[in-house]
Amino acid sequence: MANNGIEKLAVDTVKALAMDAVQKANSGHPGMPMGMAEIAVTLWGRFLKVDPTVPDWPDRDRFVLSNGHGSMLLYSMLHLCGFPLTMDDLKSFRQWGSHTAGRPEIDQKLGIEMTTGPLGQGFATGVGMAIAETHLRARLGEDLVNHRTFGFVSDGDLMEGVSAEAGSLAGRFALGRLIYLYDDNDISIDGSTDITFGEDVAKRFQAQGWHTQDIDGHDLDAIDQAIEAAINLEDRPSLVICHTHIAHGAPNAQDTAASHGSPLGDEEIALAKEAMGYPLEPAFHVEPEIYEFFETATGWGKEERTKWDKRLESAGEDKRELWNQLHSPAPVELKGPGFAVGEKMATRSASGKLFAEIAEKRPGFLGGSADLVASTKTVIDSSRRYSAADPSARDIPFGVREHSMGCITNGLAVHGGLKPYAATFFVFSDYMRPAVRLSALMSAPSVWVWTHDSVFLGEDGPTHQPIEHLPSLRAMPNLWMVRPADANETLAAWEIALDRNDGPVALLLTRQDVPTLETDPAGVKKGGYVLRVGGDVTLIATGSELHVAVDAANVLDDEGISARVVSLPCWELFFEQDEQYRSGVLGSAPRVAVEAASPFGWERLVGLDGLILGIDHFGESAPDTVIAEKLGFTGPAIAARVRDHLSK
Ligand SMILES: Cc1ncc(C[n+]2csc(CCOP(=O)(O)OP(=O)(O)O)c2C)c(N)n1
Ligand SMILES: [Mg+2]
Repeated sequence: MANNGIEKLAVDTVKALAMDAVQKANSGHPGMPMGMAEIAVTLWGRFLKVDPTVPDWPDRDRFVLSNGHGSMLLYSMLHLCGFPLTMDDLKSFRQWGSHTAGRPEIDQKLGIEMTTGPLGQGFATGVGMAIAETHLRARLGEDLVNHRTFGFVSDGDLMEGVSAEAGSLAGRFALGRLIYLYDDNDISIDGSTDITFGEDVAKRFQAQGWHTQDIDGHDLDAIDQAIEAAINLEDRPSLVICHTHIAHGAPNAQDTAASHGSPLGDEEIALAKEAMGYPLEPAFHVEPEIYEFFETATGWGKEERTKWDKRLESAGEDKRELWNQLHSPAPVELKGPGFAVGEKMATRSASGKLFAEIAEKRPGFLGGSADLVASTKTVIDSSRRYSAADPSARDIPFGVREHSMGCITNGLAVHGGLKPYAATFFVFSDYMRPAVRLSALMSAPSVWVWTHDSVFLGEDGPTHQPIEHLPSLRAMPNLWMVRPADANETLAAWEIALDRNDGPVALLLTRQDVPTLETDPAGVKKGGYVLRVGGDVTLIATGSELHVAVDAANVLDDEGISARVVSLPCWELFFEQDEQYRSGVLGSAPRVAVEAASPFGWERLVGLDGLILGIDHFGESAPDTVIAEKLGFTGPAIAARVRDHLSK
């Protein structure tokens, strides 16, 4: 490689910036940026297709930093390459209000694609980005979609189980444009990885269908050749195992676990800079020729972007229209098949009946289930499944892999151009939770479809019956939980999910049939509304408990108690309404909440003196009607408890 001289200086600059920024912040992770500096300089300097002046150009190569603790490496590369991240940003690393948080997660306007704090998430999310690329390339053609997904991963990422799930699927789908560079430094926080991580990583990935290479991660030429080879091989994903030294170049800190997450100290920094012949003062020093080097190095990306702009402009009308529908989708109005009042239908079935229409009206809609499609009723086109041979198919078979399904869905969502969903039983949301949390934190427009949403799934018993899931996920900021009561509320719930572009929406759907009521889709969009008027008591219900609350209200009516029934499918949207609307809906009569889940949190709506009819224990195996009888979720049983409450 002709550029070794200047590249060596670039490597030293990256190491020096990491040492200085972590020292100034007095916290952070210098070890990884120093250990992966050669790899980063080679990737960004020679291979990554990006235009720093348009960081979110849709056809850019994606770069995922799964070992996000090494964020100073990414910040340095972005700054040196000319992304809108200034030297002042580097100097305010980890500080309040800065663009350079300890772990940035996502900021695509700055070039931060997706960087994970929770190890393993980036690995699996990158698989979703790579799937997105194959899918969109198959539909839009190589002239508009033609990029790769690169990622840095660490020992911790590969120890996390989710990387095994996602690696398996990446191999199965033969994602040939997915290239991960593994920082194999034999160190994690507790010391040598010998203690905990002894498997043959190359064999593990080969067994999953990956191409692997083993290289010296500090040898610029070896890195260059390995990335080149990985790029040229398009029939399998690639793992480049880079043997590295953590805190490379720091004479005493190198190869120590301590260098993972502590500042090196002024003395050690001076020794390291001295050893590499780098100016000791001032801190944050960058030679002007380094900026020039990276400007030249990323110049081809700029040219590619300009050419791409022209290709989009001159693309045929059909293709342009599809591009626009994918990237700037209009709100979707669903007609549905016409769900008649009185008709009984599980809300998962009502949802299933909308899929063809959703897919037609929202071309970016795609997704799948974790081996439960027949139960979740989430099928777009039963004749085709996404695979290496058919990447434009929109039904993605995730296999029994809830956690990576969540991450991959986030990857599809943050890639751009797509509106992904992932489906399974609500109780298994536990297995997806880290990904759901990141969807909320990253404002990713993922749709979580969770069916079998209560004890009324019946005979499968307590392991399958969600209890605490509703309140615990309601506690998650920025996640909308929508639990429709019938087929028409389900239609409105889907419209909500499809129209939200700045965050995730979860749909909680029943296994069991529920009657179609006189529900109000417009009210669903406000989170809650009055279904039945009444002045003596307000019954507030969600999902499959709404019709039971109506039954209870009818019983109470016969006894001279006038009960209002409020449908409250989405707390988050309801709390967004103004006070006048909310108090108008809830009224001033005593309030009763009816929901077949942990009662936790309903005090917010019914007050401390209100009555909460929930379930504060695990479920039972029995037919749903028996469970309803035994747990008191029938009209007469609820009416009796309300009467009791009012008479106190
Ligand atoms: C899910 C999760 N668990 C634990 C942590 C805390 N943590 C951060 S880095 C790390 C391991 C460090 O080892 P490695 O991944 O090899 O990174 P290196 O020290 O080599 O940079 C751990 C346990 C985390 N970020 N995410
Ligand atoms: Mg390590």
